[in-house]
Amino acid sequence: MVTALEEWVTQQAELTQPDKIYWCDGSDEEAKRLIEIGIKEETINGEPVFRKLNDTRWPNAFYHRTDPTDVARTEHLTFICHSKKEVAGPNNNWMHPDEAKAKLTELSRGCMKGRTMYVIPYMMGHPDSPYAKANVQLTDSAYVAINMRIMTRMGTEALKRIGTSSTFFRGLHSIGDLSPDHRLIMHFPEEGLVWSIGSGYGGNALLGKKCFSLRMASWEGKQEGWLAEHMLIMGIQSPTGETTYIAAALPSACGKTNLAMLESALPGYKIWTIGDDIAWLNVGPDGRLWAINPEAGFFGVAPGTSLKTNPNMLKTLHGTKFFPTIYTNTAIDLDKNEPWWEGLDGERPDNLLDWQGKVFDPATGTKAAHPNSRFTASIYNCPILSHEYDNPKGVPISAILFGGRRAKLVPLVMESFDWNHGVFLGARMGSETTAAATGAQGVIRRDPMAMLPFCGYNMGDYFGHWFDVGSKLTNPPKVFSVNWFRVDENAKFMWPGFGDNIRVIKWMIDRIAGKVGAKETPTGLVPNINEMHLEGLNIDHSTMEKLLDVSMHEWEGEVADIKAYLDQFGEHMPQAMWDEYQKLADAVGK
Ligand code: SAT
Ligand code: MN
Repeated sequence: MVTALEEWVTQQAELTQPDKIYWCDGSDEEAKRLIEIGIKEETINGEPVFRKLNDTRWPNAFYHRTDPTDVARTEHLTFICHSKKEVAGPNNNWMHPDEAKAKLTELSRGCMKGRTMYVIPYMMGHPDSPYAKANVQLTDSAYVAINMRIMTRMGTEALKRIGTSSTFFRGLHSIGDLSPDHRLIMHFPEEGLVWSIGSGYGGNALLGKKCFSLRMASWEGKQEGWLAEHMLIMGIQSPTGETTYIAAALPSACGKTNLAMLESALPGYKIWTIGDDIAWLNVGPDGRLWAINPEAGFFGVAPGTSLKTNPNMLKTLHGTKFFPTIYTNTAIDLDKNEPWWEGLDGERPDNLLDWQGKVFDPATGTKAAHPNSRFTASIYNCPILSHEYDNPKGVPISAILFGGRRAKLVPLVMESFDWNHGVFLGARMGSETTAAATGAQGVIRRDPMAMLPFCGYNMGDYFGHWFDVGSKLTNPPKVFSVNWFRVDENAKFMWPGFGDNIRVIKWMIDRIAGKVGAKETPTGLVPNINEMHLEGLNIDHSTMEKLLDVSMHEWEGEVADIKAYLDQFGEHMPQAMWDEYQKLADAVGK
């Protein structure tokens, strides 16, 4: 009997016309073979797909360079193709599914000629988890296949879960001709399909990640009563041995991966990593919120990763257990044949190839590694991987953190009054641009729950879903906002950050355990300074006061900006959000 999966693969092969079809089993031998194929057979822009790096210090390391026009997600070419435009909402690009299919079909006809189609069955989540999903991606890139093997649980287990069913999620990917004019990343929520052509990079091509586990899954979660979120998951073990689990959403460039792998500055506190990017949150039978990380690897930004900023990531990259680790668009130290990037420990090597394969000349003032260059590494190489990572039930979440980069206004840490107020804190999340980056200092880019590019449906309805999920939780997590980036009169950061962030987390854990009080402000609850553990930190009382200050007269502009942001969702915005907004507006006398 021909299964629904086999039939679908045949149909896609008729359209894309690959020379060969290869079904991936996810084994180690296969991974080695795929790397070999990438070294010896497949090419991209006339170069081999993979270059073997010296693996004395960087075990199992392989290098890949993408097309220079294809180095990041392309949000303007990313669409939600639901038959009703309103479902996509003002936060998404939209195209009618019929029009989108017509365009994609045209671009895809014969696009795999001369290439191999890899059939990749994969699980997001542990195969035994009730919260896991079984998917299939087709791709014509060995690079994508090997990345999917690192980032997901790929192979036979997923195939077993799918069996003869026709309800698996489908992803069709081809690098096409790599021309930006022929590039589209399209989501069809009504048929569980993602169709992507023209890019071989990251979130455009590894369809299990942002496309499926956030955009498609957020929509799926809305129907089924759960949340797919852009959040890290970590456990914090206290000196007395108990572990508290938290999930945190931070926009890019706010240190999400570093927080997930924090090296505690407080003796006796130990961090266990569960995930650094995506959390699926379900209401458990006990009325608590339970989290799994659907992924199985890290697709992390290389520049800035060092022993100072993230020692555990360096150990992960130097780990040996899981084959292989991929470096994409970093520089190469030619003398050692090792990966290199700006911010890595030690001196810059003399002899570098830059991310475009050219001899690097520092006099030009350019970067050797692309700022969005990445490593792909298995989570099983992480030295502080939580023992609960593979628990099919996930972990119970005691706190949700919403972070942002705010020079002023927003205190170092603040607890919400309740769940609904917490949803409001998440919805008004934003980060300030810096003068160096944009020329316009202090412009706030709102990025609710850090989900703006990833919410697969109307964000007004998404907020409504957050309120609904809260109403089902009899024992909801506490919700906090954090801001590591507040500055003083001289524009200097007041909080040391990194390993000392554990001091803020400790306060949260003490709040959860009912061990410490809090000071009520109109925007939320802030710590009493004497109840924070600040020993060993060179910070004076007045700086702490400034870090935790809430001065309502400064909030007028903020309140107006929040209103303008929320207004765009029109009648999709739930009343509960306006109720929360009004409490804040009243506090500033608006
Ligand atoms: O390219 S990815 O979407 O996988 C990573 C990112 O941009 O956050
Ligand atoms: Mn991310």
